[in-house]
Amino acid sequence: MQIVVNTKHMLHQSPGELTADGYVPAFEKPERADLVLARANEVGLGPVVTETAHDLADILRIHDCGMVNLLQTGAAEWAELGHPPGAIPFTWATRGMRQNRVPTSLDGRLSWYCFDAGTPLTPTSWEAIKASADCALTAADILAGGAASAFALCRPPGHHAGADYYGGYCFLNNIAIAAQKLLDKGAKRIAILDVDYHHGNGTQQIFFDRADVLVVNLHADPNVEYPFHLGYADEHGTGAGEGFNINYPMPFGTPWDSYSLALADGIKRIAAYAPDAVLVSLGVDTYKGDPISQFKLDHPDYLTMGEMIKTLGLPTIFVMEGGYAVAEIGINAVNVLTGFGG
Ligand code: SP5
Ligand code: ZN
Repeated sequence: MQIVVNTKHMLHQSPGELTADGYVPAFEKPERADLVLARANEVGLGPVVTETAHDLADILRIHDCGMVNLLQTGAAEWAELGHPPGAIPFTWATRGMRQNRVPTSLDGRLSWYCFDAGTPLTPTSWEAIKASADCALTAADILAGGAASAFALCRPPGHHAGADYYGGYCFLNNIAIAAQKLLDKGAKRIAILDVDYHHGNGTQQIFFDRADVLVVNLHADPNVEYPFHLGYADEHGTGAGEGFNINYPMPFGTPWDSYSLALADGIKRIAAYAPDAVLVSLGVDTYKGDPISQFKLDHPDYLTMGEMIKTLGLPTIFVMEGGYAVAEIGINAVNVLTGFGG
């Protein structure tokens, strides 16, 4: 399968993130994408192509203009104020506060549009963010052109970014932008299968009231894991989207035998939907050695995961999301693609 790389991904380098252990080196770092590509080349996965620049209009099909503007210019405003690189918010618009007044100040807009303290924006981040969306859009073009599959090696990742908010190392929702592109090119139904360890809250929010995108999410129970406030089993969609959102929250320590039952069920639901294409949010932070996660999947399980997705027999795009065991990220991600085959 063709591998679409983001030639500008290294322009986003998080200076660090706030965790319970203090301000620590970022888990989401450039080596991640480089090592996935190195492994793909090592096993001869397929030809490598670079991202093609698309119009901002493709991004604005999904995202709020004010948020995109902050991503484009916020880091420069931050630098002008004399702060070291890494623009982040320090307060959040919680219950009881105004939900209808977007501040014009930089701190106010960061607070409004960003939902965590782990997603700093640097002066060169926008170039990488835009090119990551382009990477997914290029994969969508390849699929629309008749290919059976493609791998968008997106970085930074995307599934935590909603229509008008970002966070979780994600700025733009790459997979949602690609799904919309396929619909705009004539597809009638798209299924998104999110196997990242964390719930894809952004993807769920974007498509929650729509029937043209089925969203199936497998992830750690939000009662105990990030992003905490979305991803429960009773979130089925709303209005026209009722029944088109399916969540499989699972406990800490989940091993492949129980994970694979949820995956098989999710795949069955996708088959019943009979989509024109399947888009997979491919996070491999379900790996037993992941430094920020609590599932127990191992190398061969990712091969089986790819084989299971292949049984759908549908045009498929894999879009890179999380995975922080850097030394193993190549093996795990590429195992899914190898298991899937062409
Ligand atoms: C795309 C993606 O996978 N985003 C994940 C964002 C998770 N952010 C919360 C990280 C919490 C880190 N806790 C550190 C525990 C180390 N022992
Ligand atoms: Zn994740």
